[in-house]
Amino acid sequence: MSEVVSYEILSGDKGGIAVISIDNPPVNAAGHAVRKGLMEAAARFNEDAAASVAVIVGKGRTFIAGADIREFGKPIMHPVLYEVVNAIEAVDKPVVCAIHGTALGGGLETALSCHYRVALKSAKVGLPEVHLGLLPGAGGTQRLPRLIGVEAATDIIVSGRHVSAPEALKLGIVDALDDGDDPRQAGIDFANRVMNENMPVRRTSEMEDKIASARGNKALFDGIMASVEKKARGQISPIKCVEAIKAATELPFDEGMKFERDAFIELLGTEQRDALIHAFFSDREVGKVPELATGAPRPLDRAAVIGGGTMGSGITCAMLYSGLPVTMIERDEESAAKGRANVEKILDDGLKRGKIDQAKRDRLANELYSVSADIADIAEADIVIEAAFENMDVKKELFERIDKHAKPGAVLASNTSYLNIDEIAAMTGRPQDVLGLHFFSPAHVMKLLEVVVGAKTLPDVTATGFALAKKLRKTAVRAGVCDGFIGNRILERYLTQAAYMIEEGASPYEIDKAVVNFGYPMGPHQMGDLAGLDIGYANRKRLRDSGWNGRYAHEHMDRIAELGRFGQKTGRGVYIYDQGSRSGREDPEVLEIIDRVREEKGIEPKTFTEEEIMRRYFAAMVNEGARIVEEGIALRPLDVDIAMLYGYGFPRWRGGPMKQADIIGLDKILADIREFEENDPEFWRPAKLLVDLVERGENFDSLNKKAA
Ligand code: T1G
Repeated sequence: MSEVVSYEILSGDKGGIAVISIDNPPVNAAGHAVRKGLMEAAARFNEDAAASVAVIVGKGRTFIAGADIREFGKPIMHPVLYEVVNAIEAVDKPVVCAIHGTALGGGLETALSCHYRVALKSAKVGLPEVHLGLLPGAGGTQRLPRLIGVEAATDIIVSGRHVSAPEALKLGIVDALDDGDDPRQAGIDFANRVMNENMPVRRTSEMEDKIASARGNKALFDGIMASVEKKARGQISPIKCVEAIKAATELPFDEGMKFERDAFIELLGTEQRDALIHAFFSDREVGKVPELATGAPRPLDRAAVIGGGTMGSGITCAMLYSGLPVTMIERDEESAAKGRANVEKILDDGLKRGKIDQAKRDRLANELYSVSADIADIAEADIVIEAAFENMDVKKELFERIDKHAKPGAVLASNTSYLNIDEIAAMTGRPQDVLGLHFFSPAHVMKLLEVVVGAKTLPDVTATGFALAKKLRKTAVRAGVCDGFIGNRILERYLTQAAYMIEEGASPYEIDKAVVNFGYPMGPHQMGDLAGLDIGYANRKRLRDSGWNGRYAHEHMDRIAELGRFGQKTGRGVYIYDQGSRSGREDPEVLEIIDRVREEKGIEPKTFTEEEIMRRYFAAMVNEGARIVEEGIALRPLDVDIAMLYGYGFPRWRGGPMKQADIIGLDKILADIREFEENDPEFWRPAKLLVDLVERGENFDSLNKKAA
């Protein structure tokens, strides 16, 4: 046998049991050696008179967690997985699959080709290929509908979600659950049951009754396709998944497998697959920062949050949900009561959404959470997170007090979204223990956490920031100190470019439409109406009051805000929100305001195509991202990608701005920037890194690979 697939015969109740074990750490990915080994094992079992039943099981932490993603984009090596799973199913004696850990993608497809499936109660199964820009390519779209029906199979294949073992049992994906924690024993016990009950070979590919009702049901598939297309927002793989499932109801199994295979090969060659796999590996690479190699995280058993407003209460709940006790500090009893009310409102919403049950809600609110008006109550906290008003003087004064009351060795963090962490740290006698932890609102929901490393921040303090992110199930991105760190600094650039385009002739509605068609869930003006236009107005006012006098193109937004139109919360902003509606409609008065501003500036408006809007909007994003990497504010281009994917709605199937720029071609991006630079040299000075990469014929991903 191969070194990753072993074959052993045990004596069972009524005959020999062939135990076929896969040992390919860390996740038993179905790489070529595993596929070859399984193919050989299936053939050997078929011929082995000493064995009546076979068990396929994974060693280590999980059953097969899928095809080996690292093989994609490389020459295909036979046997490919669909050949292996068909060979397993074709065996003339019963094959049992024992599932533990996460049987995902090709792992579940391997299980589906077995004749019976037993799972440990803690196991999970799923077909997440859609998240990689693919579809199940080893029979999943053909076997799963036959096993559990079209609707249930479509939900699992198109969502890519993990299914718990109990739900898998209920759906019919697995035949039994095992109470133990040893998948090998679970498999052997089920194999004995197969022999004792004379259970026959049972091939999923031969099951037709579950798909019969869907066969030729145009209305069913039209309905499914319509809802999938709406949610896909330009991603191709969900559409292909539905087409393959439909083919399972229309074609004989072998032809359905060919349909799936053709679709799989087509998707394998797409830019979306390249981008989504980039995102998958970047999710893991982004957490590999130098500080983690040099400093173990400090203890994280108790936390304190200064401030009970929107951010403070969101951060508090994110930590409560992770099981971390939190003491919230407010300036007086009245504010403390408001802080508690904010926290309980979030917990009650979690209860309503089924995230927690009543008992957990009460435990979090009454045992893990406390609120106080006395800052001395932070004394036991391992980490203190300041989430007070976004004003440097307020933060400086607070950090002087935090420094007096926090215990030695406590990590002191500010949630500031752009202020200078080094200035804040200097207010304490322990700048080495200070860093920025920039949460995104709502903090108990948004996955991104920018870990802002100050000049004096110690490695173990940075490591603690990453450890907190992991505990809160957030994605941490390391950022250096600058105005806006990574995400907000890029956001400011493309919002400014949007304002310039409006000044020159575009409408906010054209810009939003272009951005949504690019794949964003909403455009910048829809986002602004959702967050509240008063926030941006206040920030711009502070900037101008500080004497800033660059090109200013936000007058139209100022005038909308000065009319008290702050967006959804006032029923009107850039859009009008009719009673109860969250999707606004265009406001002719906004266009009149914009026309007046142009007249005052003597600007003759020009028309914009959607393509030009996105070229400028996207080039602004990439140019600033390149500067951020060049300055070392972000460690690698992939850190910029992850920040924009998780914090700003950048479409994941484009991989992030830097990956998308690689896909388009950095030479084309630079040519765009040179073209725009002729009209606005100040804004469009090309980032030196971008120029250098183009000159060297390299791209952003080459920097990611150098950093690995
Ligand atoms: N291939 C290669 N490497 C993989 C891998 C995979 N499928 N899954 C994980 N790894 C690596 C990962 O990069 C990391 O490496 C280490 O394993 C631990 O992973 C034909 C075509 C299984 C839930 O999409 O969801 O099957 O950073 O840090 O948090 O139809 O990994 O240590 O060097 O994520 O415990 C479908 C992807 C593939 C599953 C474990 N399967 N993996 O999570 O550990 S396509 C997937 C996961 C397919 C077929 C199609 C998770 C996990 P390193 P980790 P974890």
